[in-house]
Formats: sequence, structure tokens, C-alpha cells
Amino acid sequence: MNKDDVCILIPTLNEGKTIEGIVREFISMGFSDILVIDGNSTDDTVKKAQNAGAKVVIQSGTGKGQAVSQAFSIIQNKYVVMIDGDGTYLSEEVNKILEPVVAGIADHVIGNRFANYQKGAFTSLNLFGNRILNKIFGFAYGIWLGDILSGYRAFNNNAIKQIELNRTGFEVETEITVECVKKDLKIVEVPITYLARVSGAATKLRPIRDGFRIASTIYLLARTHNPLFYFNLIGGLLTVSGIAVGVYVTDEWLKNITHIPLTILATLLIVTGIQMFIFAILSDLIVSMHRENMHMMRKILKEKEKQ
Ligand SMILES: Nc1nc2c(ncn2[C@@H]2O[C@H](COP(=O)(O)OP(=O)(O)OP(=O)(O)O)[C@@H](O)[C@H]2O)c(=O)[nH]1
Ligand SMILES: [Mg+2]
Repeated sequence: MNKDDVCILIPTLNEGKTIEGIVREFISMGFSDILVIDGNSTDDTVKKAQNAGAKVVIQSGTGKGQAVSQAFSIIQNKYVVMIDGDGTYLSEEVNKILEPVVAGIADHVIGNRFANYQKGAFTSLNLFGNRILNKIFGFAYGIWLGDILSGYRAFNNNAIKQIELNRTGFEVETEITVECVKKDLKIVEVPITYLARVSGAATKLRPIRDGFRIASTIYLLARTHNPLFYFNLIGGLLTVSGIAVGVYVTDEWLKNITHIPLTILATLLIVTGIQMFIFAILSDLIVSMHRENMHMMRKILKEKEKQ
């Protein structure tokens, strides 16, 4: 592999304490194309990154997601490595991350932080949240990955071109993974080390708010991939609440108390719930046919490229 074919992409927001060291490490390993995409840091992140030899672009919007999406639109390299600028990942593990894309066995590589994490790298809330979100992702997309939210990733150019990002914040890692699954891109996970943040460097992640946003992103994006999961969940919730109201109404009726509005509500909830199950089956049919068409189209495009 020619190291000039690789772009090291580092999104940053106030990472003045760590960014210089990271850029220097990559340069000393022979990587010359280092792109720092900065979210208008108010500390000396930009100056330090430039001094160390990185190209710095100031993002036009806000949020890590918008930054990554903007960076993807300007990168032309054959391979891209994305790494956080907070010093929690090891630059010397870059070859581990790059190997599967360079070997052609993956379009996208995710560094799995659970393989080896330092004490204090995850708070117990983050650890719990990460595990739950990986499970929800597995149920929604049928692909059981160990660490969908990792910040250390590699891509080939094909993946960069195909991944479309619309979320602006910390949902970016989820959206990248979902896009790869939807676009039939091959994902490989490799074990990596995860370190604690250096003291005094603040996280930008708000675990509860961002955790809910990530969970809702996983769910909402599943509509066009796994409509059975998407609509059956709504149907299940409606039916179960309808049954609960119905049980209460029946119990009261046995005691000679009649609740007409609640009876209507129970019926409506159950009927709407069952309609959602039917809708799930129909949507699944449409999505399956669409997937077959897209699969065929990609095959034709690949064959055309070969000619
Ligand atoms: N360009 C840009 N970068 C951002 C923005 N928000 C966060 N980042 C960078 O994205 C990377 C990940 O952010 P972190 O705050 O470390 O979030 P995290 O790694 O998910 O959470 P921790 O576990 O607390 O480290 C860091 O390099 C941040 O500087 C943003 O709005 N714009
Ligand atoms: Mg971090």
C-alpha cells in the first residue's frame, strides 16, 4: 500500500490538548495527507494541527456528522481512515484498521473498542448504552456488530462515494454503519485499543440525549431496510396497550360497570395495531423487491466497470 493513497480524517472540536501529537504521529509513520475538519474550535486546535502538518478545513455547519459528511465530499483518496482527535485511539494501530480495505476484503472497517479498553475509557453509563445500542442495531438490521459507535474506522473510495449522510451530530457513526448495510458494502470489525481521555479534555457527547438520538436514528433508518421491525414495533405497542385497556374494561364490565369510551379506545388500538402488522408485511414485500432490483443494478454496474 502506498501511504499517499490514504487520507487520515480527524474531526475536531476543541482538541488543542491532543491534536498536535496525533498529527505528528501519523506524519512520522509516513502518512502525508492529514485532513482535520474543525467545528470552529475556540481553543488553539486549528493552529496546532496546521503547525504539525495537517490540512485544516473549517466545517460549514455544526456537529460531527456534518463535518464528516463535508469531508467525505472533498476526499479523493483511495482509502480513508477516520479517527477522533481526542487521543483515545492509538495511531500505531492504523495498519490493523487499514488492512482489510487494502486487501479488498472490506469496504468499511470498524475498530472494536470492546476488545481492549483502558479503565476509565468508558463510564458505566456509556458502556451500558453502547451495549444496548449494538443490540438494538442487531435486531433492526440483522447484523450483529460489536461496536457500531466506534470513532476509529477505515473506508475505501467506493464506500465514501456511496455513503449518504444526513444526520448532523453524534448519530454519524450509526448512519455510516446503516448506510453500509443498506448499500451492500462489506463491513469488517477489527479489535483495537481504547484509551481514556486525557484529563482536562472535555467530551462533547451528552450520553442521555445523544444515546436517545442514536437509538431513534437506528429505529427510523430501519423503515426502509427492515419494515417488519419498524412497523411491528408500532403495531405491537398499539395492540398491547389496546389489550391492556380491554382487560380493564372487561374486568369492570364483569362488576357491572360499563366504560363505553374506553371500550371504543381498546377496539381502535387493537384494530390499528393489527393494521400495522399487515402494513409491515406489505412494506417488507416492497423493500425486498427493491433490494433485489438494487442488487441486480449494482451487479450490472460492476460488470460494466470491469469492461
Ligand atoms: N468538526 C467537528 N468535530 C466534532 C464535533 N463534535 C465533536 N467532534 C469531534 O469528534 C470526535 C469525537 O467526539 P467526542 O467528544 O470524543 O465523542 P465520543 O468519542 O463519542 O465520546 P467520548 O467517549 O466522551 O470520548 C472528537 O475528535 C471531537 O473533537 C463537531 O461539532 N464538529
Ligand atoms: Mg472520544
